[in-house]
Amino acid sequence: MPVTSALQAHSTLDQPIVHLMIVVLVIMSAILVLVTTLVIVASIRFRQRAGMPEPEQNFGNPKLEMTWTIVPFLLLVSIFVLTVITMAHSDPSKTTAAGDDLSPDLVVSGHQFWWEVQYPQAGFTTANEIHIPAGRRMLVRLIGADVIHDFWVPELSRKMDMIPGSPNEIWLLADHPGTYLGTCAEFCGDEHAWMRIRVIAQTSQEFEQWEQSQEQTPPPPTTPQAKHGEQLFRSMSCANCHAVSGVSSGRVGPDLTHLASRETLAAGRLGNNPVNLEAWIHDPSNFKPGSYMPNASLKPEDLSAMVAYLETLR
Ligand code: HEC
Ligand SMILES: [Cu+2]
Repeated sequence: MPVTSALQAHSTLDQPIVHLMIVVLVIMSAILVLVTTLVIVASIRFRQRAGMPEPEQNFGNPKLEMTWTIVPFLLLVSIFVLTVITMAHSDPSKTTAAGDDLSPDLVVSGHQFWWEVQYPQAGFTTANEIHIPAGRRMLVRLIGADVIHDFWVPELSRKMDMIPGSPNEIWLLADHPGTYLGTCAEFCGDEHAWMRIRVIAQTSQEFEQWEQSQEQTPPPPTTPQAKHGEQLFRSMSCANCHAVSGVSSGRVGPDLTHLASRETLAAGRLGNNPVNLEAWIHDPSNFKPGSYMPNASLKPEDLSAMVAYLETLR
């Protein structure tokens, strides 16, 4: 399981954000230590003792008041300037020199509680896992499909809200191949905490291979069990909500065309293997109680057939 640290940048776009965060953290820690020390010292040294007279009362101290106005003001101005510089480095202009808008490499839509991932140039859709070529800057269009979500992969780029009706765009870049974890960073409902995303950065050769495999329609199932599973998938409600290239075109839930090639199920909730897949289909609410996938109530042999079919979707 890869670990994530918001203090570790794996992208030249993220490096300035991490630097800024460290600077701000140091300033805030210094203020915390200063204020706490003053409070503790004052409450011990100037505490009331038996027989002490009423202390001298002072009203107003222009010097002190100027200091505690000007010092925070200067600190805030410096942080503001550093932030503006950081924004320019971490989020360069999304237009070409000629001023044209670039077309996005990726369109990511936030749904309650999963991510739809489209590759408009190659023309396919997947879910919850974004593959990118390492070292190449990808322009990502972010869409809120129902409520406001927020796309955040801390090691690779800035975070950005996904607002229904008002798409945003960010750059996504990983300097080196690897798996980078992210999450929805805007509370969006019951299963917000299980709305994880992973970015899988690959060498450009691996990425192209992956892209080619995703463009293909998976071959029809061959075993009787998997064939039975496909029939169930078509005849049950599954097909209304899920797309499988050549079989169905539902868009309510994740595209399942290459489900078996993914690492996780249900936006990072479960590792992707036949046992977990069966458990998920049997009772999604056991794993994500607020999820919009209903319980299928399949007989055990039908459930096994469904899993056998879904496992052919590579
Ligand atoms: C009402 C719409 C709906 C129906 C019907 C439905 N699903 Fe789903 N399904 C969803 C949604 C929404 C999700 C995403 C759940 C989440 O992660 O929060 C999902 C997730 C899944 C996943 C995990 C996909 C992934 O990429 O991780 C699988 C597998 C799946 N459904 C299979 C099925 C099967 C098989 C059936 C039929 C027995 C079915 N679904 C019926 C809406 C539906
Ligand atoms: Cu969310």
